[in-house]
Amino acid sequence: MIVIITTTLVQDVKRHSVVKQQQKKRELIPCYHETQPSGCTRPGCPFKHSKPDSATRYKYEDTLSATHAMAPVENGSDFWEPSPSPSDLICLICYSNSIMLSWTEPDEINGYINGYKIVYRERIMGSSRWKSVKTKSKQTVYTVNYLKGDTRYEFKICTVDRDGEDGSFSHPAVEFKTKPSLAHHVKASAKRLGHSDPERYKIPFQKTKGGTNNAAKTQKYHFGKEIPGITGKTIMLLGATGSGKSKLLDGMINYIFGVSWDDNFRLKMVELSDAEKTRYTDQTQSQTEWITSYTVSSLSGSNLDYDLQIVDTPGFGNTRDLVRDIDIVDRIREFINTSQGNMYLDGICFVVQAPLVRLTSPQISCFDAILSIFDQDCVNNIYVFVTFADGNEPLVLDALRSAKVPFKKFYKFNNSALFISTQDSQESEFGSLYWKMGMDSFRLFFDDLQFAQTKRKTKQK
Ligand SMILES: Nc1nc2c(ncn2[C@@H]2O[C@H](COP(=O)(O)OP(=O)(O)OP(=O)(O)O)[C@@H](O)[C@H]2O)c(=O)[nH]1
Ligand SMILES: [Mg+2]
Repeated sequence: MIVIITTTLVQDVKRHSVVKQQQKKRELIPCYHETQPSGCTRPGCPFKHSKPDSATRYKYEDTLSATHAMAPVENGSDFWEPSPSPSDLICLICYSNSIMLSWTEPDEINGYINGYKIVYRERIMGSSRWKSVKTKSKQTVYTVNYLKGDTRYEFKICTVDRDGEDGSFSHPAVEFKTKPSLAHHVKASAKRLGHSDPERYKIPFQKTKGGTNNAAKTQKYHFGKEIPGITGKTIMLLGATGSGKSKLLDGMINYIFGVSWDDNFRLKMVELSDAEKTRYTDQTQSQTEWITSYTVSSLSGSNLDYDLQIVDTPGFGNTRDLVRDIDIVDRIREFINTSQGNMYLDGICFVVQAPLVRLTSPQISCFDAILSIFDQDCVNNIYVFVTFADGNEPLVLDALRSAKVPFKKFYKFNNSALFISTQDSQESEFGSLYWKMGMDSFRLFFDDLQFAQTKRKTKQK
């Protein structure tokens, strides 16, 4: 009986608050913060301002105060009270580039909680800029991604209601430190390339003994311990010349070793041979001439829980040089079917540029020829990596469908972001978005690859 009464009371309080929210006309309610010395610092604040273009409304993130929220304001017609702050903000798991947080929901909820807003900044001398993320549910666990390794961060949290209004922020901020990223260790053993911003480091891959076949132009490299036989997963990147296969591998290795956008360095994986470099000037020819397999063993701190073999292949299709294309397909087939390569492929990854409205006929024939190497049901192992992508649905998906190229899933990348300066504000605005898109895609892809029911059987042709 007591339980029933208590529940009813809570429901009444909540219902009352919701009614209050629905009645709230924010444009009529004076902004509380405009009356404060700091002024209103919220861009697009929906509450009433006496000075709409007030110079006091500078950047919210730079000046975020512990108590920023709509404090009680009364104007005779309505009032708004922020929800109290969540409590017990703790770190559940700390990675090198992300931190999993958990917290307790506020006891009294004013209105309906749609989610939470977490703000965080680097704990450095002077003040760094606050960044914010919003959760999309009422769950009280969230992982903040894209953090730097070996870095102290401070965090605060507040509720976000149905109108998008922030509640009170937790106070004081709590501090957690990310683990040193594997990328920092790898960088320490890598060779710096030139003097660029960001700095570039070539990962010290070692040639695998007996892994080179000069006649077939195939070679094998490994990083970490040499892995005998088949363990982990194997993926092969295939696509037209210039589709972005080699650049994608550079992006992939930055993801695997946990480089973050804010790091002042990037890792490079693909190093062209001298002969390949001289082809740079002729864009109609594939720059990559060799079929190269890179094996990365699963290292502590890596974003991969399994060993990975990645195969970069020469591009086909743009030169209309059919003999050359047939030769490439033959070499790939041989690579797969001989001990030089690996009979089993977990991921057949077609790399295509996003804006392509139709595939060229050499492209279609090469995709067909590659598919003919595998069993019919290999569709579950075919992934599409869309490069040169933006926020829109890539046009090339229709091109693939009309060319009847089967695939299980696609992932978007724009690798123009990979080596650009994070200091140039104009470049870095797009750059950070593209970086995030690419890293999210890698995370999804490697999760899918790990848990997919892989058939792993190829035809012996
Ligand atoms: N803007 C933009 N440029 C890209 C992207 N991916 C690759 N590029 C550029 O496109 C060119 C070709 O990229 P590669 O990675 O060498 O292409 P590939 O598929 O390996 O080409 P081949 O080795 O010739 O078969 C390079 O100049 C890259 O910098 C992308 O997503 N966006
Ligand atoms: Mg290449």
